[in-house]
Amino acid sequence: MPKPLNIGMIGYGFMGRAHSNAYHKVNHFFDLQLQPVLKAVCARDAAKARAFADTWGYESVEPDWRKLIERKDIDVIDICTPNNLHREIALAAAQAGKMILCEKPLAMNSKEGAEMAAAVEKAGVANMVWYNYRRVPAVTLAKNLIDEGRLGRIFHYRAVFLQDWTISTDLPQGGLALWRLDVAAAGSGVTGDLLAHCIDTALWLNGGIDRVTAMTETFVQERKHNLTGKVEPVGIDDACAFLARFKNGSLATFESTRYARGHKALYTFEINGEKGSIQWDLHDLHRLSYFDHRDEGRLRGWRSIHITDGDHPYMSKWWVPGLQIGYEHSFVHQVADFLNGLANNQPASPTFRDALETQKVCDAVLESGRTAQWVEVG
Ligand code: SOE
Repeated sequence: MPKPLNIGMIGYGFMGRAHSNAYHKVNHFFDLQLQPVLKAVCARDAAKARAFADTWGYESVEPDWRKLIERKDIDVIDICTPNNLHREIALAAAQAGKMILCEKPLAMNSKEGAEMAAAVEKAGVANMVWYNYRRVPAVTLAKNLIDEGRLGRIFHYRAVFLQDWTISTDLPQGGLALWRLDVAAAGSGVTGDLLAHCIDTALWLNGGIDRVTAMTETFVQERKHNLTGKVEPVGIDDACAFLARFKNGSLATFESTRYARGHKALYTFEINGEKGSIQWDLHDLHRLSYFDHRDEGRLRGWRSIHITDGDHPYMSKWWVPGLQIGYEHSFVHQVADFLNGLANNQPASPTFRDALETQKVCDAVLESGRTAQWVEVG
């Protein structure tokens, strides 16, 4: 019988649902020594928190996150709040000796992130950041192929994350679903929200980034603020494109925007090496495109690998070969890896320390956007 691991979740938005779903499913599919128990959900709006608790099966509701952290029956604090609360909650949770799972990006900036990483290390508590795309089986397979040296020397990395949901000038900023547009709550716009995913995957697949040069734009400069009722300046980057040089000598381009009409969540990356290339597309997340230059000339070409076989990462835990899985499973995999990590005393990545590297790149990108100069990372 797996031992219970009591979860206290703070926040109940989109990510609260994605994580709760993962906690529910994980032991049905993975053979684990620990089992998440949904002990408490915490949010200021008691009625909404109660409704969330009823839907997802949380045993209790706790309106004050400090009280939740103090509770003896909570083992793990799962931070699903807007970014400006991550630091304070994580520092308090670490001090109370709780394990911490934190939504991405780790923090508002790398100064905060460094404090958080130091705090969990000092407290010796397990920690992880929810950069879920690493656990899409096709992306994990890309990592395995690269680590096996199949691409050889890497020349290029390019990633985009495109959306179109903020084009309307009538869309307000701030408050519940729209805190991502409020710089005081989010810290930045597409850089911290979307490019952070691209950067996390890139650092994982291709190693560290030395320097960047970026351009950012805020297309809609003023929006009504939901919390003040007034029209206020918009402080986030609506779009950002940057060039990067990796430590391994490869060159990169990254682009993200919420103004790419027609695109809802198009995350793609491509990596080109001496011996081969890999492409991945979130809209076709169960496929990995792979080109191997060592193939016989007449037959050489891009393969589209359907990532549904028992040989593929995580897939032996799901259905029979040929039947695919989706977005929500990446969160299930992340919980499974975290629980296995606890059982085997091997921290699951990305830890706060790993995620701090992404935060440093985001800081450098934003600084370069402001100064129009190349900026060294960290
Ligand atoms: C923004 O729309 C968002 O929900 C991000 O916050 C998520 O991290 C990303 O995975 C999808 O888009």
